[in-house]
Amino acid sequence: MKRSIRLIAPAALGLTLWAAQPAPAPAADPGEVVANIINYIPNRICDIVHIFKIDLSWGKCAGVDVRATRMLEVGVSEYDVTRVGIAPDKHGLWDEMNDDKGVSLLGFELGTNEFDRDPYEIGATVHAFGGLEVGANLRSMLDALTGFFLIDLEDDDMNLFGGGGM
Ligand SMILES: [Ca+2]
Repeated sequence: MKRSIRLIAPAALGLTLWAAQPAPAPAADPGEVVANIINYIPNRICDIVHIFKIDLSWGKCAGVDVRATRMLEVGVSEYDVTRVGIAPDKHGLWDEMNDDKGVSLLGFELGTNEFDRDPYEIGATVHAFGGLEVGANLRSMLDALTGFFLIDLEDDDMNLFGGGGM
C-alpha cells in the first residue's frame, strides 16, 4: 500500500503541475508580423516628425506668445494670417485666426486667451508683419518613444497594406 502511494503521489503532483501551466500564447499571424516589420521604420519617422511644429506666417498680425504646455502660457497677440510649414495636425498652407491676450497658469486663465493650441505643446510664436512659430509636443514625444516598442499611444501609426492603424 505504501509503495503504491509513493508512485501515485509524484504522478498526481506532475499531472497537477502540467494542468496548472498557462495555455500557450496563440501563434502570431505571419501577415501581421510582416506588416509590423515593413511599417516599423515609416511609422517611427512619422511619429518623430509629428513632435515638431514650425511655420512662417504673413498677414494681419502683431504679438508674441510663449508656452510650456497649457499649464503655463503668456501671450499678447492678434492675428489673421496664412501659415506655411508643418504641424502635427496640418502641413502645407493654412489660414489661422487667433486672439490671445493673457496668461494661463496651472489651469487658471486670465485675459482673452483663446488657447486653442494643443495643451501639451511647448513653443513660441512671434508676429510682426510676418511671423514664426515653433513648438514641440510632449504627448507626441511620448508616442514616438513608446513607438519603438510598438506601443501606439496616439493611434496614428499607419498600415501601408491599407486599412487604418496597426
Ligand atoms: Ca504613433
